[in-house]
Amino acid sequence: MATKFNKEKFKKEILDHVRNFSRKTLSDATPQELYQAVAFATRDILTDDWIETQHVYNAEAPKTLYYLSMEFLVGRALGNNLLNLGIIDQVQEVLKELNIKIDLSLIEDQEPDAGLGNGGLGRLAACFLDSLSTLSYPAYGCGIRYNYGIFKQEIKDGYQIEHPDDWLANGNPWEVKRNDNAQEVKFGGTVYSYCDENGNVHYEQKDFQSVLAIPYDMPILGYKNGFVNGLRLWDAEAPEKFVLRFFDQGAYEKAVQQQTLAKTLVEVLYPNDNHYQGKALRLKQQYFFVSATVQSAIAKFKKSNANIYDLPQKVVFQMNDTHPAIAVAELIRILIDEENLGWDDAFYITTHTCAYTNHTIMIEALETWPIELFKTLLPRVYQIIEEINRRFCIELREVHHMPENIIHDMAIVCDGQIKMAYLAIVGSFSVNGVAAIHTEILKNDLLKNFYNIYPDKFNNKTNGITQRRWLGHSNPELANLITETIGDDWYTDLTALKKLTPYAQDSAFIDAYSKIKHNNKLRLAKYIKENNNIIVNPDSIFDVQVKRLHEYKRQLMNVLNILMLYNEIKANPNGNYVPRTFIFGAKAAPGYRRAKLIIKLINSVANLINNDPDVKDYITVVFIENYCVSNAEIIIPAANVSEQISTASKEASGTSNMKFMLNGALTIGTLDGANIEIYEEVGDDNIFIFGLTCEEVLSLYKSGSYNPWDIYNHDEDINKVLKQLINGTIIHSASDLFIELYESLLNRAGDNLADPYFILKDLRPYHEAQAKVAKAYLDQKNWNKMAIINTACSGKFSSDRTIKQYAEDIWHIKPLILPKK
Ligand code: 26W
Repeated sequence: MATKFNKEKFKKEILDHVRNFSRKTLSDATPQELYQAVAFATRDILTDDWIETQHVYNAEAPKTLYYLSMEFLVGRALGNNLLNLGIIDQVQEVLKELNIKIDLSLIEDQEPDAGLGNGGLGRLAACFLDSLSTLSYPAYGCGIRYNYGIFKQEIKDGYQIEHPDDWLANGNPWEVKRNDNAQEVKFGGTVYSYCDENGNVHYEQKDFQSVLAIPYDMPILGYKNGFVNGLRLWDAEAPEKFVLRFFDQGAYEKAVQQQTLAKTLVEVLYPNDNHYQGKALRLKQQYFFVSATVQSAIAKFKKSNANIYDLPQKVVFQMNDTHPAIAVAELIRILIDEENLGWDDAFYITTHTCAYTNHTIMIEALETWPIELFKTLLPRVYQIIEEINRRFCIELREVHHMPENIIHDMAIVCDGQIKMAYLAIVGSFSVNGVAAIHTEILKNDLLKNFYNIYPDKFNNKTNGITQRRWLGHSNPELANLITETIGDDWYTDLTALKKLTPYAQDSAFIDAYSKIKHNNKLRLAKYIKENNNIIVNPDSIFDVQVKRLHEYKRQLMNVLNILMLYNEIKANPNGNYVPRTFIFGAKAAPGYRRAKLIIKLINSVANLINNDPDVKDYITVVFIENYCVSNAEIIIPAANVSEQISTASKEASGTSNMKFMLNGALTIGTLDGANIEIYEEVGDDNIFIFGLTCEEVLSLYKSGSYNPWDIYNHDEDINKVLKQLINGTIIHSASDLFIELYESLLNRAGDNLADPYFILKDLRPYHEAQAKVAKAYLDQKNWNKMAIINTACSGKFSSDRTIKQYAEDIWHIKPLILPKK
């Protein structure tokens, strides 16, 4: 059911907006002002659908999902909203009739990304919201309205420089402030207990500081179904603007402190990915948005339900990693302190309302909080966690007959720390991993003690991506070709792409498909020319690795392979080589020194190679600045090769691997995360797999038998490349710049193993797999066939499939039916 579009009304909205908000006529409006006008006109259309969806919610009071996430990496909204409303063509006509000279895509480019996330976890949350609305599931995304999202990356002299991301500078046309749903969140103070006349103990927090949580709702549209959910992002305000007029010293100081707390609380997204830092402000952020969400969910529940014991039938909280795990304790607190339930009932309700998704097995990513910090900040919540732990340890001892050393290992509170993953598991009815292999590792390794006692809680939900953004919006030419060939079912049922399989043999289709890839490569080449001032050969293999910079993702292995190729060409400049453009995009956490050094290395190698006349016709290296959702939409459709080369067992799932596959790039990858499932879908002939398996990696860690020197001493080419890291080949004037990387590959340092990510071990197999890629590319017809098969087999990786599985197996929520228009 596409939304009705009134052309004349839309035109008038645009004209009025430019007049009222910019005091201009249309011909004088800047592209930014045009964007604002088109965005507001679009918002006007979707608002009716939003209100209507809300009416159905209120009338039916369905079981509702609250997806709790510190991160939502949404990107831009305008283009996606026009697509989901089904009004792109109409809006284009309007722009033409209004004589607006710039393209709709250039207007879209005016919108800043909503970059409220770091990487995979945040983008997954955004894809999930799109699928939830498309499938008409009652759900809210709940997070924080950071004033600054993920930093903007500039590359200066090869180094990463971070700049603040002031994404709200021009206002946000999509958000609606909801003062009527504000919640108070309390920090610090002291907990007092007292006994009432019936002998029941009550707890009260006094002398706390409070913050007002104010929600801003952003509309999340389903695909052509008139269904609109909300992404609810909480902003912080000081509770009493006027409290400053109090004279007494204590009140004055407290007022100032509360103002400062509110100001700093939502200031910025922590830019760490897969690396935990125990910062007090981060814990405050977590409690702030979790407490506000849980309070408002219970308030909403109580409006249409009399019995608090029905909460699990009406509400489910999905915790996106451990970042919101404090929800477990907060819900128990509210049920006991505010709803006057006893412990057992409160615990039962909570453990039937909360569910937890794990997104990483990286030990350094696991959140633990020092007891002292936690207690000072959240005294009542701490008491509750202590009690959960006390009872859990008794259960381990008395019900499960666990030995004391295992009880010690499994305790939620232990050695001065609170382990948030364990809190999440004990407080949830479901624990899931995000790809089959990842879930197996959780069950058999990282969380095996918990799996032993709660086998039924554990389940797998392989990640997915939304085809609306990652094909429909980002690759419109391919989207059209597919629709012309097999119809448009794939927009809401990605498995329909299977129907493309026979077209992998059809030369007319192959030609059209490869022409589109070429056009997408030209679009990216133009972007690279504008941003990097590098001219790339669109006939070369576009070999792309875009993702957060992390040692386990092994961008360094990619660079070492490029240097090996470079040496081969230098040694034999008249040989036959398949031209290749290596494209990187990656942000490093600002405090992750080694990751930043790898960025400098990539840029230095680019500099060396792109300026060497012997090799520059065969290899070009490009580092695209500021990798983000909106440039991913240009980069991914242009790729021929998708680099998914993490150390096996380390990448929980990966999701860019799915986006590349959908857009017809061939994966070169390890048997890690969802690569394994991609491999199962496309088969041996349509993917390039190499390297250690998870089992092999885990057993090498256990035996401690890996010694990178063996490779250094026996493989001449690898030996040469490693020496080049430190002999001035890369930067003549600073030969010692990359010593740290060299050392990390060969020598143990303290607790750090030598080459902990097996880069040298996998480098030769990787190099060989890359040679196969080059050879395969020479047969263009067959290459295109493989690319088409990748697209055709990508149906499993729609987030629609993932969300249906969550809804049916975990959440037990049902699609809402809107009245027919
Ligand atoms: C506390 C610091 C911190 C910050 C972010 C720790 C951990 C994280 C995330 C869980 C890291 C993350 O984004 N993990 C990625 O999640 C994706 C979605 O499930 C997976 O596809 C990726 O493989 C996984 O690395």
